Amino acid sequence: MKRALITGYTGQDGSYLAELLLAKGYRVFGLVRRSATPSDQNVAHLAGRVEIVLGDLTDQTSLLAAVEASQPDEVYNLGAQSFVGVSWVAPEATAQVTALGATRLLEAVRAARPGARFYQASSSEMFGLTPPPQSEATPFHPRSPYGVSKLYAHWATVNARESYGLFACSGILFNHESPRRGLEFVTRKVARAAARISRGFEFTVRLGNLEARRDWGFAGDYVEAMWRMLQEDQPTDYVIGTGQTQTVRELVKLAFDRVGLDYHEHVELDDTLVRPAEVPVLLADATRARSRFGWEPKVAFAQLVAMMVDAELALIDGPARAIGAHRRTVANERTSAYS
Ligand code: NAP
Ligand code: F7E
Repeated sequence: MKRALITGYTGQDGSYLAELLLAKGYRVFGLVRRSATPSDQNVAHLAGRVEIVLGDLTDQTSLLAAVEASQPDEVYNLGAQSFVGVSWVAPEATAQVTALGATRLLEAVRAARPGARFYQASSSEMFGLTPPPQSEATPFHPRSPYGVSKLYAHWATVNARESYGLFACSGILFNHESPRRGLEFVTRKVARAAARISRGFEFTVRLGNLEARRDWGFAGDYVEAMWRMLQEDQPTDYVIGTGQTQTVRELVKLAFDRVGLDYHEHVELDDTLVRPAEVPVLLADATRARSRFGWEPKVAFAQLVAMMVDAELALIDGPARAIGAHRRTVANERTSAYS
């Protein structure tokens, strides 16, 4: 039975990856940090099937202990401060977790389990201002403290491979979404707002730059690519994305169309949500992943938006309605000036 250690287990991708690995017969260990209130919404259904290891990406001792305790064959480093908007508010904390966290985990693997295969969750944000399409050969030009931190972690991963011969892969993933996405990301924010407005709980949603373009796919498809990279004979880096790009405006229109509303009547532009530096266009060229291990996205953009809006409607119309739980939250949760 193979063993896998996942950092960022409680996040969107961690939950889908854990499901995938359990289905493949792995023994799965999820690194979880202490928090005052539970952050197990995405993984509550996996309780008892995934073994929890306490640790924090800002703490070397805990990472070494986690690798020693889990003795993994594969390590997936998905943990991060992953919200771009907050990275301007807390750049140093972002770097501690998202950049240096990778170095700490690589060093723990090198010391305690050097034969383990290592996956680093790199990001299309590293391309930033570089024009599309973006492949593994495209130069980087990050536009946020988050992008800069991810670029550090990317090169730390490449360097561990080249310096120490670790089987370390960097997956440069473009935006991928799902009903488990954090509330502040634009797809979830818009899907949730469309659903709530259609049910009369809100009337408007405030948004920033509607003209930014992203290559959006479904997270469930992308965790399959993470696993496939670590099954190859040789480690390298892979771009993963759909090869399609849409504007935020197109996302908004699809979401509001889904609930039979005209978005023009419900969207307000808010300058405080426009980022200090924007990434204008992301568009993946995933030829390498397609040709090496046949990876293809299965869920198209329109299907993804429908899935997310329908999930929000189900949250409103489902059992939560009986206890009024949805009334205690608002559509426009803002974790910072930039969310
Ligand atoms: P996510 O939902 O924000 O999950 C982030 C995870 O990191 C959570 O489990 C979080 O734990 C954990 N974490 C944060 N700080 C930590 C710390 N100090 N120590 C240990 N764990 C910590 O992110 P995601 O969307 O699943 O993305 C997974 C990874 O892929 C991230 O590294 C992200 O930057 C990267 N990525 C994502 C995308 C995308 O479109 N989703 C694209 C490219 C790359 P808590 O629950 O305790 O907060
Ligand atoms: O923004 C624009 C915003 O926050 C997408 C992370 O998973 O993918 C994600 O980063 C776009 C940007 O994701 C709002 O300006 C407009 O152009 O959903 P997002 P992101 O910044 O692309 C990459 C690949 C990662 O690696 C990250 O971890 O939407 N936008 N109005 C808005 N964005 C938000 N959040 N909120 C708005 O109101």
